[in-house]
Amino acid sequence: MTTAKPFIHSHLGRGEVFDASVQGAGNLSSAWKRHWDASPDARAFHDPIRGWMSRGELAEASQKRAGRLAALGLVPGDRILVSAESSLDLVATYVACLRMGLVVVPTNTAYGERELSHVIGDARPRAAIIDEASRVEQISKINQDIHRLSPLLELPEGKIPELDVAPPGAPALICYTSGTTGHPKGAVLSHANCLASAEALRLAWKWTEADRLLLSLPLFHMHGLGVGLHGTLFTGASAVLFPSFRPEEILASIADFEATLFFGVPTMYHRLAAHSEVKALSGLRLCVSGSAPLPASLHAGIEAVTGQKVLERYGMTETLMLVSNPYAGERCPGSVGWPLPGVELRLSGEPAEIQVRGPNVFSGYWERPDVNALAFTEDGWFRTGDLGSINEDGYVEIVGRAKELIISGGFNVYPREVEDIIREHAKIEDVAVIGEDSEEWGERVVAYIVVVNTDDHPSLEVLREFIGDRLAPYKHPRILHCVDALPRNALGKVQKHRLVAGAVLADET
Ligand code: MLC
Ligand code: AMP
Repeated sequence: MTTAKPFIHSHLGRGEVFDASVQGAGNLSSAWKRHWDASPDARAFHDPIRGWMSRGELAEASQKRAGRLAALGLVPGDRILVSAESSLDLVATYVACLRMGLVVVPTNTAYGERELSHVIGDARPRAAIIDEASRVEQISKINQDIHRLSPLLELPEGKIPELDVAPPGAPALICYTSGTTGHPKGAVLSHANCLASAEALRLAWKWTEADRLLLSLPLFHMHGLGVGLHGTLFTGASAVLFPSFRPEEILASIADFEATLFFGVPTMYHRLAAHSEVKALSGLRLCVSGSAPLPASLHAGIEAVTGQKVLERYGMTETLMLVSNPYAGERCPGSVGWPLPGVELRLSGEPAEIQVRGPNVFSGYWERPDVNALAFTEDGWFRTGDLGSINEDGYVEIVGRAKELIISGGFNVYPREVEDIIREHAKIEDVAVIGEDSEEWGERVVAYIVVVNTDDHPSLEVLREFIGDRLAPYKHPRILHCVDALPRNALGKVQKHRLVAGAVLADET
């Protein structure tokens, strides 16, 4: 059964209309440029090393950098891998890439060589923006021909190419994600997809140029990049960049920078809530949580101490933002709210999968027609792989996942990927990896193993050492259980629900 109930609520205020094309802006940088031209002296971005950069400085730096990239021979449509910690240089170089029509491939800085090789082999980038010596080495080992550049882009100046002319349907980003299957695929997001999502968030969250965001989310995933960075550029607001998340720094920065916004994953809110200075959150206009479920108890705890009702929203790499609690109306803990402007949402099947449509939804995975055929329904709706329901107040609730996915601290871990590596260990006969509830991380990666010889099983440390840099450290198991056998159904498929803590089949190590 498919329910396409019209939603009773809307994020739009009286007289507001949603225009996905943003008055024909065409591409991201044309929309951003409106602000740069209007007030070039206004503050745009801050980092702890260089201080503030104005809008005009960003416009000029990005233009120059586009000239340097063009002098290297890069042309519109070329892919460029970007994997670096947040800084003004990274932002200016990122903006330069999009202005000249390059397709950015944001990549987690924690990836090891194997994960990086897959992205490089698939996206075939001509250049990479990287900020660590070990990364430079890794990339040269994978492919000598890729230009390896630092975010500062120390290259000879070149003739500035045509800027801000990408057509709306041109790809802006290829973001690697495993979607509903185990193997990472590149979700291709166009300029039009990103513009539509930024416009929806501007309207829903009343985001204006008077806002200042504390941005400690990494810029290589959709939350930091597509929501935080794009939203700031799109609304003409400003943002303070942090290369890492430190609760005390965020809380002190609220007053120091006269900030109005903070966006984070639930793990960040868990750590902020535990800090003695958490009351500082009350100084913000809006706190948003996403990328994983925000426990209702954490929402209530923060509200009790700070008065701040954290606004939870729901999105995906493939779709940008989909559903949000209201800015003005009742924020309902445990729910993700109402579909954002432009987003159509329906529930399909039993248990009901959330399916979506809209100008924000990507058109498919990079060079994967086989997977694309399964990712969308015949009538064109994207299957999120998330299970949902609509409560009696008309709010969307996420009640589970049809896809095998663990979300730890906002990072996605695919059990299959971890199992495939562990299975290579000579002392291990069988393995199943699941996510177990964790107050701090949301979920933690837990491995259940069956050993070849029951007198000789590897410890967690030995197993993690064995995995080494074949998997980013956040994908490594945090807990190891040794069991006699994995529970399987008649067809031999592992019944992972029977492995949930408390249902362990044999002695644990
Ligand atoms: C770090 N570690 C993690 C981890 N992050 N382990 C499990 N899960 C994580 N998320 C591990 C490291 O590997 C290391 O392990 C140890 O913790 C310390 O590393 P760290 O770098 O100092 O960690 P920390 O700074 O504390 O990072 C925690 C965090 C970070 C919450 C700040 O994980 C983070 O920035 N999360 C945000 C992810 C995000 O942006 N998601 C958005 C996806 S987009 P060891 O073993 O080496 O000690 C999306 C769409 C949407 O989902 O809707 O938004
Ligand atoms: P990613 O592939 O990294 O973009 O992760 C997207 C997935 O994160 C979604 O499909 C959901 O499973 C999950 N997600 C994002 N926001 C929320 C939220 N507020 N509550 C529950 N799950 C969420």
